Amino acid sequence: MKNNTKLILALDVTDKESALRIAQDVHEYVDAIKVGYPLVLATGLGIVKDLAKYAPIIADFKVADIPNTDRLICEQVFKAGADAVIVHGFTGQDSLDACVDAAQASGKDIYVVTEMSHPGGVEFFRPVAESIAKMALDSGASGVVAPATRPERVSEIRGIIGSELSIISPGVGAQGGSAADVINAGADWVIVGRSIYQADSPKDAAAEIVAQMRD
Ligand code: NUP
Repeated sequence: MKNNTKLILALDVTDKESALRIAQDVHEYVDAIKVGYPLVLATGLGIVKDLAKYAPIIADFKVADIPNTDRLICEQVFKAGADAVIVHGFTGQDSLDACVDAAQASGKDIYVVTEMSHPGGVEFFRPVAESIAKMALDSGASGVVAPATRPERVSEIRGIIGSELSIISPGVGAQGGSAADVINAGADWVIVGRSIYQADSPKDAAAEIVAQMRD
């Protein structure tokens, strides 16, 4: 990806001006910008194209529906200019296949959530995370989302998917995870939101996280 920094910015602000200002401020330090419901619901899907000037865009819509609806959602998001979509895997192989087919038709990427990073992420995901990772591998997805708050789980998931798929890992900073630790555990990228966009200087905060991963 873009700058080889291993950093993806989670841009969960809710106004367009802040989003564009922060994207411009940090773009040299990130490989991609992740947008999700907070920013897109507040400003509209057009924000994807505006931000794509600064970095590739990962749309975190955690798509989780029947195959036909999943396909329609992914097609719209790719058409809006996103390079990747994050989807859930618990809806099953057919739903995931529909997302992967839509991505492959336009040369884009799908990332599948395995186990979520927050405390409740172990309640239901823990017993199925490995099966979801295996399904992601078999489906032709580009990678998985795994928790920086539990680096040992990232290592276990890396063991299942091998080197073919990427791991993008949220939970650094505000949720307690360490960027260096999760990269050492096998993640390819960290996803960081509040520790950057709420900092006095988002640029300095991003630079500091990138430096930690290079040490
Ligand atoms: O398991 C997940 N945990 C998580 O935090 C899956 C995610 N997609 N995320 C997202 O990563 C979350 O919605 C937010 O956009 C970002 C983490 O932000 P922050 O905790 O660094 O502010």
